[in-house]
Amino acid sequence: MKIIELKETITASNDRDAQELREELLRSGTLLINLMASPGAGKTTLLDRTIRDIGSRYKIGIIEADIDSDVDARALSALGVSAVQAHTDGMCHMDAGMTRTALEELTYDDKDLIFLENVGNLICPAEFDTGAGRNVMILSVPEGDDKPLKYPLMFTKSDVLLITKTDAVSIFDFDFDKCEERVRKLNPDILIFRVCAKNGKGMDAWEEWLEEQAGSWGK
Ligand SMILES: Nc1nc2c(ncn2[C@@H]2O[C@H](COP(=O)(O)OP(=O)(O)OP(=O)(O)O)[C@@H](O)[C@H]2O)c(=O)[nH]1
Ligand SMILES: [Mg+2]
Repeated sequence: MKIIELKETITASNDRDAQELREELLRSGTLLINLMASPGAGKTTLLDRTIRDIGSRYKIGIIEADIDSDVDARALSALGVSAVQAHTDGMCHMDAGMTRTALEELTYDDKDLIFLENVGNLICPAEFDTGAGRNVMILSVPEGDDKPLKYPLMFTKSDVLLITKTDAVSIFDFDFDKCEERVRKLNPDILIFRVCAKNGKGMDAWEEWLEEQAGSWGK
């Protein structure tokens, strides 16, 4: 009996599509940021604050991927950026083909910076390359400092980890040093920023990094 590993076939073909898309985005000078996190970790709040802080200097697009609803796309388009809502119809992640469809709807060659708010979960989005230039993940303080031990793949695949909701640390006993040590064991190259999107603390270092990336992408 022959066993066919379908998952490998799917991810290999997705990897090719993603690489093609990344090269197209590089040629058009459009930096796509794939933002991954659990439901409610604070993705939309972080994007909202980031766009308010640095948005006037860039042509920004937003792809909001959700299983259903359009509340996040509506909230962010109120800031004056172009936003599209991508319904994944039950799928727990975005892949390169879905991202391409959303990018074409948004039009990407006239944008400097596009944020893809991936579907909220710590597992599937890490398994599928979207074609993004950079992968950024959020871990919020209420989720706990042990998450790198339980969901290692996303920490391995991310260029940046934003530890958010730092204003809630006294309630949740989150140990930053322990968490960061666990993350660096999985991914020694990852950049880690501690931020609070509610009061703006620590946002400047993240935004500085983002502006450096946008400035050098495709140049
Ligand atoms: N205290 C505190 N609350 C925050 C912070 N960032 C976000 N929140 C709150 O966390 C909740 C969820 O935030 P969202 O930005 O909607 O989270 P999300 O990851 O986009 O959620 P989904 O799109 O539903 O997965 C909201 O009630 C926010 O006000 C923060 O830095 N500090
Ligand atoms: Mg959201």
